[in-house]
Amino acid sequence: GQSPQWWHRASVYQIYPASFKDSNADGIGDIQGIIQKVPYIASLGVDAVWLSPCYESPLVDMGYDISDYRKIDPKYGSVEDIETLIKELGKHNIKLLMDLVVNHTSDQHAWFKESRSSKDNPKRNWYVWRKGTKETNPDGTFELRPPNNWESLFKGSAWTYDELTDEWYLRIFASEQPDLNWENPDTRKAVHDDMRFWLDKGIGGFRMDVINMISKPEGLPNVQVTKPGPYQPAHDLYCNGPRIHEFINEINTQVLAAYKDIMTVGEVPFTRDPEVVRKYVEPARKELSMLFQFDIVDLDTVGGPGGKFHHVPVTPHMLKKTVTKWQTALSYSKGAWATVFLESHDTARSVTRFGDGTSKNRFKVAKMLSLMLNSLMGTVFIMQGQEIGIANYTADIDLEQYTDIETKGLWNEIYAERKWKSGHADPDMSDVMQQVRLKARDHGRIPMPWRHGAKNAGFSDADKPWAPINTDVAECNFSDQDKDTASVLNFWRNMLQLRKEWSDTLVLGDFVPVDIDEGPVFAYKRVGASGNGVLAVMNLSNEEALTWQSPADMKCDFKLIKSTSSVENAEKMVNVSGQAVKLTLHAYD
Ligand code: TEU
Ligand code: CA
Repeated sequence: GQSPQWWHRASVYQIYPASFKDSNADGIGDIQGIIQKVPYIASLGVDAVWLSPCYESPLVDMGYDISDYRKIDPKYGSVEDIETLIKELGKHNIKLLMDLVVNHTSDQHAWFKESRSSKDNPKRNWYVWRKGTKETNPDGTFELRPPNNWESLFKGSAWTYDELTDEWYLRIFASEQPDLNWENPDTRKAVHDDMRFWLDKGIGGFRMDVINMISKPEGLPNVQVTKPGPYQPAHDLYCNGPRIHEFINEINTQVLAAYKDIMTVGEVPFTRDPEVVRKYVEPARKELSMLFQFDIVDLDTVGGPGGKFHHVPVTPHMLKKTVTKWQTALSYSKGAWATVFLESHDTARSVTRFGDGTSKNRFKVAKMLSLMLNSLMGTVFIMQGQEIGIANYTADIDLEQYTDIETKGLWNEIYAERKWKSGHADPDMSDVMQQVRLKARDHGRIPMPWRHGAKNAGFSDADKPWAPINTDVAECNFSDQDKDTASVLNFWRNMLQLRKEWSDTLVLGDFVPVDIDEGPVFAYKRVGASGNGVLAVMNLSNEEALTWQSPADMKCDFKLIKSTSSVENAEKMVNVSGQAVKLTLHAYD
């Protein structure tokens, strides 16, 4: 195998630039704001920052629609600001990972403007253009039909008609996010060059947006019909396509290999088979360092992201089973690395989704989940605010204040369907509103509550920040938690430090299930190469206190992690074989 790289033992902090810290009072977070907060970031003990896109963008999808890969949007700052950020983070040995969004560009990208301009433009073939069909109705009117029945992940057809040339372009996401044609070597080369632009500035690597979607199946065939309506979920066709490994290997060997110590994390929606995942991350194949895979994050969702407003309650057993599935399929000793995460800018907040949502339990849930993440195999990713146990927007935030394109798309689809089915002009949507409160991406993008009592919680001096500040700042903010040794924030800091200290077991060790049954207690060992181990035990129930019987055949002495607030309190060597272990609510104590 491969000897451990820096990124195996690393933990990564995700920053969503619009919502982190606004330095110039225009209501939008920016790079200078991040620079101001570098000492705070360093105080967490993380090794890298993943910065969500802040490139030039019309912001149809909050920056995941990029119009120039080499420019920073003036709303966020400048390329020089990024250079400063790299330098300032570097003083604390923290690397910067940029977001690489190259399945699609913005429709305002110069490449697409050219491509769209005429059928014989040299860049025509940089995107996916096809002829549609025309169907004439009995009354003589006609309808234009897209080239195939694929549905967009933001709803509606995955194709947009362009009158100018009477053809359609593929766009798996919004109409303003045309898919690049990776079959074309010139397109690939242009992307490679844009990657080098940032690598030359000394970044530590890339997070690669929907990277498993860049190879489309030959002939773009219709997908089998699985639901009512003209457009059908087609992710099984465009995810992990025929040339995917070739394209990624090319990025690795033609671009990344020329730079030292680069880390890559590929985002792979709709990928649930560990064997498919392995192929991307086996070092010998020279593809990616690790992947974001969504089995755990989508546990409460029917049929993957598209069904996210159809909620399934998560039982402790579901969580135990799915964590165990991935922790045993991949491991350092098996030569396939992984990520550990519960939140991103695409998810709601874990304390609300996995907890019972009450203020009473919120911080206990946050610590329990931190204990779980930090005792699992993989590189840990923390979404900004997760380290203080930030929760979803409260119920006083109403629908108009939810601005995410996915939230709106899903809402409108369900609304239209209900209107059509019931014949009511204004169908009841209260159950969907509950889903929005529970699952909308907006919750991952809440402006950071730096200080209680300050204007906009210290996020911005503007009169109206781009997104609402949550109403629970008194209960949850950075400055109060910083001072409180028993806070979630200090628990995270301690866990990240412990993870470093015990990295041979906590990071690189094998995952050995101990209690993965139907009961409320989750227990597993992490066993290092030396045979030493750590036992992690968590109470996933709502019971205030319960007792868990440790198996009698647990021969060796195991380190025991508790969700107490200091590393000193973690017991370094305790023999728990056959002992009764007392667990308090959501936390081992
Ligand atoms: O997300 C990929 C993706 O599939 C999401 O749209 C997912 O379906 C949804 O967020 C689940 O709720 C990436 C980015 O992380 C996301 O922010 C972008 O909107 C998307 O790609 C398009 O670039
Ligand atoms: Ca700003």
